[in-house]
Amino acid sequence: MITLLDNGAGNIRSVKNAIKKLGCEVKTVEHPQEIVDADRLVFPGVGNFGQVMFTMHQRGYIEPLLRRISEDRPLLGICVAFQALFTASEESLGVDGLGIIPGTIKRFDNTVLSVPHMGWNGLMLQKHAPVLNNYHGQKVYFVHSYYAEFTENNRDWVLTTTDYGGRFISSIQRGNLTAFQFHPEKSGKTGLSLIQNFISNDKVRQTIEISSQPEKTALAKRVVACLDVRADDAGNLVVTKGDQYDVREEGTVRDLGNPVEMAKDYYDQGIDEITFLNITGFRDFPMKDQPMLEILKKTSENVFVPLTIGGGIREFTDTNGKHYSALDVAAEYFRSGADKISIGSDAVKTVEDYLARGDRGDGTSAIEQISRAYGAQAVVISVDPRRVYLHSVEETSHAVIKTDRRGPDGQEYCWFQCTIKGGREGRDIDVIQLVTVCEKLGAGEILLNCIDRDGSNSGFDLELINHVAKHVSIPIIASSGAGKAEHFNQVFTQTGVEAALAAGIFHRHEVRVHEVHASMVQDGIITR
Ligand code: 1PR
Repeated sequence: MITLLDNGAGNIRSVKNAIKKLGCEVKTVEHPQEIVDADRLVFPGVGNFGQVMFTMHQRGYIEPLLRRISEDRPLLGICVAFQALFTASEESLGVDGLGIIPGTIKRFDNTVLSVPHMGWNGLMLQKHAPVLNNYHGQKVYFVHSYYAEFTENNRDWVLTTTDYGGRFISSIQRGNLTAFQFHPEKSGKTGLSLIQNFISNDKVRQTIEISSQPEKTALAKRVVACLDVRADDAGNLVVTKGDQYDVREEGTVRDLGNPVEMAKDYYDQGIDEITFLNITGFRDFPMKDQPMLEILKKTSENVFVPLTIGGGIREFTDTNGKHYSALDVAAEYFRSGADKISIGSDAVKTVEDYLARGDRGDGTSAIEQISRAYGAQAVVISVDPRRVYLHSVEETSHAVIKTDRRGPDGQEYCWFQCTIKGGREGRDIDVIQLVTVCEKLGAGEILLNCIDRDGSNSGFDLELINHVAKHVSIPIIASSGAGKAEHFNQVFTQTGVEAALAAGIFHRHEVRVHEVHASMVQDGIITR
């Protein structure tokens, strides 16, 4: 029996599922005394530092947790729970941490790095511990904007370090206290085996030759599979795939398979991340869209890599007049196993309102609310741009590029118009206005689709991607147009994106995930 300390925010379903997958029962702490008494306690801190500490104080959890640590009873902290062990954090100035480990948690410098640090990175062992048995240098999944600095004062605590910009502490261990900055429950089979080590509490340690480690760890470029989901004409949710967003063939919705089974297959193939897009979410009432929640719940039982869900994340009022905030909708998805939510149409509306107000947010948008509650890393903006060709720059006030792919009438210039409702409606907003404002409002990542390339197999729109990459410091997932493994090499070597996504080639079994990874390795691109 493993006991879980739930601070009430975000996706802890994945941690529960990972523990269950390893054959253990899970119960959640309901009374502070259970924190002291539990045989094994897992604390997956979710949210921001201040909130985690606040909830812990409010529920009377601090004193029992400190007691458990002083009695050296088995405890595994994950992510913010790892950070909470330190003295304080720049994320929440004035809030004390648990003060077990000396040091202040700092923010990554987004003037030189893409922040959050999101994706698969390595671990450099600084000492040996049984929790690392069977660990042989595989990468694990990180997502965080703040890090613990490796100093002389905390050296004794440090189990592993990781490099991103500088070197930071990626895990600590002393006695029965272990804590990871990364997410073992999102780190595939490697992560599960680390959790297994904690659970089995083996005292024998397998020694790995520390001196044979590489000098630095590096963040891998991520390969993402996207499953566009919608109801077919019989009302069943299926994975579909369009050409320039048209998913019908001879009038019928293309049915490429079952979302849960396909996600599991991609996980088994070694995919780095999975995105589900409910492509008709703009029509449906999302809270009633139970099948989509079911898909997520079932997928998270067997898939231990990050899951993003998009489509219909917005506030709405149902037919009974009951109002749901975007935060209510997102919370339902996080509880069902999502790590990130993706916002499409509503982000465009938010930016239109922001610009109409004279470049000001009012704190009420879905982006702002969800980012405040769950952190920037949980908010992805899905952009659906389309090229608008021009003969000269003067024809528009929008951000224009000179293009090597001329328009139908030989036009040399274009701007990228944002659309809503799955490309059905173009708006007077360009892609640069959209991404820059969304970043300011608290978005943590851009999913950059391209309607012109979608389903075309002709490669990613590198001009669009480079245009956008110049204007944001948050990670970008390039999307639309992948037709062969080499297109991933192209997008990773010719743009600065952190991730690239494909749908059609994976769904039609034209390219397997390992072929993409192998092709990347050949060009020296770092993979998971
Ligand atoms: O607007 O917040 O409700 O979200 C709806 C979401 O659904 C948006 O993220 C939007 O991108 C997506 N969407 C809406 N309609 C479609 C459609 O295809 N008719 N799909 C759609 C978007 C684009 C990619 C696709 C890549 C890769 N799909 O996700 O998977 O283009 O495809 P490829 O590798 O086969 O070229 P909201």
